[in-house]
Amino acid sequence: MRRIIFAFLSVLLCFAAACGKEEEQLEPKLVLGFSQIGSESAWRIGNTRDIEEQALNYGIGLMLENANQKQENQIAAIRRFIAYKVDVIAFSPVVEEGWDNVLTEAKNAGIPVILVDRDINTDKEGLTTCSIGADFYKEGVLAAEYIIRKADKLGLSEVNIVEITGTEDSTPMRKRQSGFMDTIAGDARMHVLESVDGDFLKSRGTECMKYLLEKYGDSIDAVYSHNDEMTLGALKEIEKTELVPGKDIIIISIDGGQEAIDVLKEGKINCVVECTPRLGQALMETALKLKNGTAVEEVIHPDEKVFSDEADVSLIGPRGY
Ligand code: GYE
Repeated sequence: MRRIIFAFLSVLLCFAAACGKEEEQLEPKLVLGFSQIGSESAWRIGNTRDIEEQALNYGIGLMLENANQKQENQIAAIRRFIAYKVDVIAFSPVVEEGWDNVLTEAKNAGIPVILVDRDINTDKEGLTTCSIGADFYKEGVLAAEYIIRKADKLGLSEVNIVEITGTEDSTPMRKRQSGFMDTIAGDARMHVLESVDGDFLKSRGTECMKYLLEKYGDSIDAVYSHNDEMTLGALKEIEKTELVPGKDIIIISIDGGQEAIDVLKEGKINCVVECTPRLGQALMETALKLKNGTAVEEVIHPDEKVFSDEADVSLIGPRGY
């Protein structure tokens, strides 16, 4: 609740400062309820900060709730937004299934819903208006294309890969996996030894890597990890062995936060597929359009790059998350 009041107050102060007249424009343009998943990664923290900053920029009142990784907290938050009669609801669904009831309630209340970052899976029509987030399938393809090029370059005849996946049943987990698997399927050198669930958490990345090293040892040629946090956790475990990360084991990560890029520059990670958390501007613009009854784009995917040891990584600038 404190965050809600703070967000409103900041909007008011912004207007007052911009107009120089305190009596004018004391109302936000609209009230947006946003249910964030949690604070599990630098990506997520950067995403929350960006949404808060852009709400201020656009003069939008933001009711922000952090669900601490729990779907039931997100459902409760969406119900509070409905009771509060916000103009627009946005949320990043922690998993894809299980949203039909609460989204039907939002629909019946006439409140448009924007999906941010992740998607839902439903048979029902018209529960959400649009989605703003990365093309996770493409990220998986880009990660796989890198490992194929790397195998060519090193002249490898076999590549044993272990995969550390994000939160089970979440969109980035499903699509980063399918994009990767579909792409390596045509290359007989590629073998996935095992995929393990790291839940996008650093601590789980460490646990998964410990288990994988105990089971497969130095037969592991490559680690494909669905986010930077798990990669950084896995690195800690690899560094306890004689294997040199980035040399004896090829390491591919996704997100592109500062800490991972620093480690890429040290040569301990080989490739980082970018996933930008800066979705705030597109979110605010879409929310304003919905409030004004203007048509919105159904799917917005931001542009993404690949950072890898194929280029001069010293040129990568500060990441901001
Ligand atoms: O890659 C990960 C975060 O949904 C794109 O969630 C997001 C993912 C991101 O926890 O770091």
